[in-house]
Amino acid sequence: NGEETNLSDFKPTSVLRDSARDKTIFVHGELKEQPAVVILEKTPFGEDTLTEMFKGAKTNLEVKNDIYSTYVFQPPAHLNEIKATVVCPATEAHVQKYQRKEIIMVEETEDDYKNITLPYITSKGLSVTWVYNILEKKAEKERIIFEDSDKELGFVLLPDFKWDQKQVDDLYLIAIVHKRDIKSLRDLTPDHLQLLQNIYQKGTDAIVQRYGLPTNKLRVYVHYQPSYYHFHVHFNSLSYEVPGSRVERAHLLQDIIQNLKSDPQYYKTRTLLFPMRTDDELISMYKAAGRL
Ligand code: M7G
Repeated sequence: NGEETNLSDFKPTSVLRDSARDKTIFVHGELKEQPAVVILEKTPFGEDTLTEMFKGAKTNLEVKNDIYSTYVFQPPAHLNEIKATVVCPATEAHVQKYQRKEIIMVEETEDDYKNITLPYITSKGLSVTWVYNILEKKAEKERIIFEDSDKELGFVLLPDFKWDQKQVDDLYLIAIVHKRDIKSLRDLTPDHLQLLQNIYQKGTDAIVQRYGLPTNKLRVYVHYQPSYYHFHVHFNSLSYEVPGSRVERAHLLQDIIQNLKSDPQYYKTRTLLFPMRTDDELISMYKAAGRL
């Protein structure tokens, strides 16, 4: 908080993952003698800056053939930015999270949750200090889009790290609840219906007001398993396809509300499926318990 990181000090050691299609690279390395992960990502084009971009660009012809040609196109520097996300000091769990590894589906029964997953969350889950910093206004205070400060029903809505807020095409916000005792989907009961409805109503209202994006153009969902076990809801522009929105991990908030209405025990008793990397510690615990 507050202190600046100069990325020119970063010493890359290995590539954890990269994608030519997504124009991203996840790099492991050192920043001032501390282990760090740096994620680089090309940002989307903004429609409103197109004219300026073409006007200020340098263009070098590569190939010309009949009516076809390709160029190296260099827009002005301020319209040609790369977004960098830094985790420092990064733990082994962070390094693992970003490494591309084999993934399998896990079937988690009610008992599996109690005997295997819950002890794992309690002892090994990633720290949620960043979440408490947001709720306590120790970080990202000026980025908050909307807040309902009620202790039971309240939440903070702000841009997710994945969004640079330059264009609504890839809008990505998260709503973080003030209540600290909901670890994940599994803890939800009909007691939380009002909270969930409040997040949906006020969250979508705030997004229409602020960004002009109507509710029927939003994907509002929860991850299971999440990376951080403090209840939060993802809001994406529907046109933005993010890996985290795939069916195997995303549960639509409106479905959750209906499921709890039709069966109060739904998230306590159902077998839930989720994807997990085979090198994740949770997988070894499932194996040790003879469940995989
Ligand atoms: P998740 O479902 O727990 O896990 O979502 P995931 O990271 O595997 O998707 C947590 C969400 O919070 C993600 O969409 C992250 O991009 C976002 N996020 C993580 N951190 C550490 C921060 C942060 O410090 N600030 C903000 N604004 N967003 C974050």
